[in-house]
Amino acid sequence: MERTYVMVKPDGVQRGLVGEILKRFEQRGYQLLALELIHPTKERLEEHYQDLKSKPFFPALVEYMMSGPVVGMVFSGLEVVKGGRKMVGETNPLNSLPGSIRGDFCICVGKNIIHASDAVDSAEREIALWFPNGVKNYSSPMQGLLYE
Ligand code: 3AN
Repeated sequence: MERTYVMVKPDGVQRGLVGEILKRFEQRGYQLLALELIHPTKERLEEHYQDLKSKPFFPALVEYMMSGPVVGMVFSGLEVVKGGRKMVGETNPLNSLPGSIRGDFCICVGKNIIHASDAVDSAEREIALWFPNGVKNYSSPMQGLLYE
């Protein structure tokens, strides 16, 4: 089953949105495989955002991501990477429809409260980066109600 990495960013944690975000992913039918409150290091963030290193906003992005703890989560489910991105909305909250997480809870690209992997290969890379001790799979009886 496909997996994705979801991270509530420091502003999302400080605003008390962890439960709301977890609830949305769970009620959609995705299965929670891992969850941890993490104080991210500069090194881990530079690795996570390696593709954005040359962007002018990169130093501010790393600083923002170190402004408090984040909550990392792993979810599994049918096409969870694409489905999770749809639930999150667009990078710029202005382009995120109401009903999406960014469309409902934020207004500024530099404080967009949540990360979700954008492809299956980056999801696996991010899961290995943020959960270096591994993530166990387990089967939930719920799956029988969600899949044919
Ligand atoms: P997404 O988080 O939607 O996958 P990315 O990977 O392009 O978007 O960007 C990662 C993070 O970098 C964004 N979530 C946002 O916090 C920050 N970011 C992206 N574009 C900008 C920008 N133009 N100005 C400030 N921060 C940005």
